[in-house]
Order: sequence, then C-alpha cells, then structure tokens
Amino acid sequence: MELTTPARVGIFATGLVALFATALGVGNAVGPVVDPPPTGDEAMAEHAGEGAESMAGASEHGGDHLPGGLMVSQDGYTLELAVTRLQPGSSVPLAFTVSDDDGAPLTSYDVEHEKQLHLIVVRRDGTGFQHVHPELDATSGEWSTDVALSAGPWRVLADFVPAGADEGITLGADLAVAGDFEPVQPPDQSRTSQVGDYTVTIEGDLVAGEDADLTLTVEKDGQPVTDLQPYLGANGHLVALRDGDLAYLHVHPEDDGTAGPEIGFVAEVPSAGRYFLYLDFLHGDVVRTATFTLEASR
Ligand SMILES: [Cu+2]
Repeated sequence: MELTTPARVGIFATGLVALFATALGVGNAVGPVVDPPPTGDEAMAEHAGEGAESMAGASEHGGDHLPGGLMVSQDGYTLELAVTRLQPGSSVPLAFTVSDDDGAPLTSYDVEHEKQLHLIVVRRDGTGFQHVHPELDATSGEWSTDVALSAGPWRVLADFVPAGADEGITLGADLAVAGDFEPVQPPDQSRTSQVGDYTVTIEGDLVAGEDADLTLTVEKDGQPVTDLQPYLGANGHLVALRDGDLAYLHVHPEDDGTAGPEIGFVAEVPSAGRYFLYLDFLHGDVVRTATFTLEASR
C-alpha cells in the first residue's frame, strides 16, 4: 500500500520535522496550515539549530503546527465526548462526535491507514494504552466503541482526516474515571516488552530534533517471528506519546520487504525527555501491543 513506500515515509517524516520544530518555536500559534513543509534536508538544516535561529526558521514557514493531540478543538473541529466522567470497567462504552465549524457532527471522513478514524485511549501516566477503531453512525455522526478503563485521569486522542481535507488532525480530550488511583512511575528507559509469549525489543536512541532510526524485533518463545501479518497497511504500527503532555507522534515503519522479525521506524521527537512508545503488531490473527519508554537526549 502506498503509505508504506519510502516516499510516503519521507513525506511523513518531513511533516514531523516541521510540526515539532514549529511547536518548539512558536508556542501557542494555532490555525490551519497553509504552507507546505520544507524538504527533509531544508527542514533538518533549519530546525537543527538552536534558539532564535530555529524559531525564525519555524516562523518563516508560517508555523501554525503544534504536536497533535494537545487540543480539544483545532481548525474548526472539536472532539466532543458523550460522557467525560465514567466508572471503571473492562468493557466501557465510549461515544463521541467530531463537530465542525457550525457545531454539526462531522459524518464524512477520508480513509487513512485503512481506517476513517484512529482512537487512542491512554491513562495520563502512560498505562492502559489502547488503539481502537470505533464504528461511525453515518447519520448521527456518533462514533462508538468499548474500551477498558481503570480509575484515574485519561486522555482520548482521535486521529482522522475530514473528507477532502489536505491533512489529518489529532484532537485530544480528557476523560476522568472514578475510583482510587495509584499512578505508575515509568522507568527512564524500558527497551524490552513482554506480551504473553512474545518478547519485543527496541533498539535506537531518540535525539531531540533529529531523525532516529528505531528497530523493533519480535520474538515468540525465543524464536524470531518472520510471519508478521500486515496491520493497518504495514508490519506494525508505532505510536509515541511524550510524557508530561501526551503530545502525539504517529510514526510508521520503513518497509524492508520482510514480515519480521525486525520492524524499522524513523521517528523524530520535538524535545528531550521521556517518551512512551506503543507497538501494535498482528500475529496469529491477534493484535498485541508492546510498550516501551525511551529517554530522548538533547
Ligand atoms: Cu488505528
């Protein structure tokens, strides 16, 4: 599928460069994006600088981008959860709409990565991550799905492309789940994730403002998995969230033409600090999620 081609990955990476460099530079600027991002080399040269130079570079490009997922409303679209206070449970109905400029529910979406909308729910401490694909009632515009929720503060991230729009949006909304809550302290780094019989490791180092090659390796019962099934048009699907504000990076693999055990990604993070990474992979017709934390250096 086209999204896995090197060209598409390149474009995506370039977009991230512009997106995060701008976020660092211009703070609260919001609004629709009109300028195309610079080419990869330009972006790297421009935004690899520090301080004023970097900020100027971002502004020159009309920098209107924040990282995704930080706002409940952007570009005229608003994420409206049907209920924002819920009780915990293993299968809790969650419903929402995306409203447009006029307050009307958006009913028409473009397909991206094989779906009209990707929904992430994650507790604020980075635990409980779920990446699901709700069902749309095309008449009312209401999306619905079931999720597992424990007590505590949660974030809901909706990643979608309004029909005909030039690019996608990720909106984020808070969700509070009742009950006693024991926040989990994440490790500085956690490079191995055990998911049932599967062991997934991540190699590579995140550096603020630079492309980082990440390689994830999937093993089952100690043996390399070489028959990963395609999932969302790729060998796996990586989501990265920044600890502290859950800024959202949506990263896709470089297609090396194999079905494992290695899955390569290029990721760029906007700043130093800790990131939560979640790999969804499909094997034996079951989607599993491996979880990591990485500390990005300056
Ligand atoms: Cu998805």
